[in-house]
Amino acid sequence: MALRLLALLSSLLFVFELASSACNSDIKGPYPISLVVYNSLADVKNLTFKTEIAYRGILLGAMKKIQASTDEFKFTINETLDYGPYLLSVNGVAGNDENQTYWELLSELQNGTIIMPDVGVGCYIPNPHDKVILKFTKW
Ligand code: B12
Ligand SMILES: *[C@@H]1O[C@H](CO)[C@@H](O)[C@H](O)[C@H]1NC(C)=O
Ligand SMILES: *[C@@H]1O[C@H](CO)[C@@H](O)[C@H](O)[C@H]1NC(C)=O
Ligand SMILES: *[C@@H]1O[C@H](CO)[C@@H](O)[C@H](O)[C@H]1NC(C)=O
Ligand SMILES: *[C@@H]1O[C@H](CO)[C@@H](O)[C@H](O)[C@H]1NC(C)=O
Repeated sequence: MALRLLALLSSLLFVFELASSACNSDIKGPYPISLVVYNSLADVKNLTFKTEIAYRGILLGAMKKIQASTDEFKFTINETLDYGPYLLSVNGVAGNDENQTYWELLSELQNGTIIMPDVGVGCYIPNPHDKVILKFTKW
């Protein structure tokens, strides 16, 4: 009898914990990232911007937020059916097929490792404190 009661109590407790974690303790706040504009084909200074991104928010949203907050960052995209937005130009500098140039998407993680995301700006979810690098380069 006592054992049964104990089992019932502990399962009730378990259900309660599940419910409370689903309700509030799982909500995570925004986190900071930075964005570097790096033209590896011209002798110009890097530009660095900082912003906050919602928990597991997408890079494109952070880029729009930065664009809205300063005149120093402007970008254009076009939309492909399969992969979403393709980054065409940053601050008036556009990639093109003739010169085999494009804006490469890289991200330097908090521990210094640089990764090349296998998705574009519309799908990449930066990690907290990522340094996202938009690098103008050749393919
Ligand atoms: C060639 C190629 C490129 C070339 C395209 C230039 C050119 N004129 O050839 C370059 C080097 C520029 C490139 C860049 C990138 N690519 Co790419 N690319 C390919 C590849 C190998 C073939 C595409 C192709 O020629 N298809 C045949 C033609 C006839 O079809 P198409 O629809 O006209 O192809 C166009 C699109 O695919 C577009 N494109 C190419 N890459 C990407 C990436 C994104 C996000 C978008 C929206 C469009 C796009 O450019 C092609 C030529 O115009 C595919 C993989 C594959 N085997 O399919 C990956 C692929 C499409 N690329 C991919 C990625 C991730 C990128 C980058 C984001 C990588 C990075 N971290 O920088 C960047 C784009 C950054 C940006 N500016 O937005 C992924 C997309 C996956 C996804 N779900 O997002 C793929 C599937 C490879 C993978 N990792 O699995 N890419
Ligand atoms: C610009 O940024 C890139 C990527 O972080 C870095 O490799 C490069 O050294 C920087 N250039 C300058 C002049 O700071
Ligand atoms: C988007 O731009 C890329 C690169 O210039 C080009 O290959 C593609 O055809 C464009 N797509 C659309 C839908 O305009
Ligand atoms: C290709 O590069 C050359 C030299 O930098 C430049 O003059 C030309 O405008 C570029 N082509 C395109 C289509 O932008
Ligand atoms: C850095 O972190 C990434 C992702 O967590 C991991 O894959 C990588 O091995 C780490 N690199 C180093 C040098 O610690």
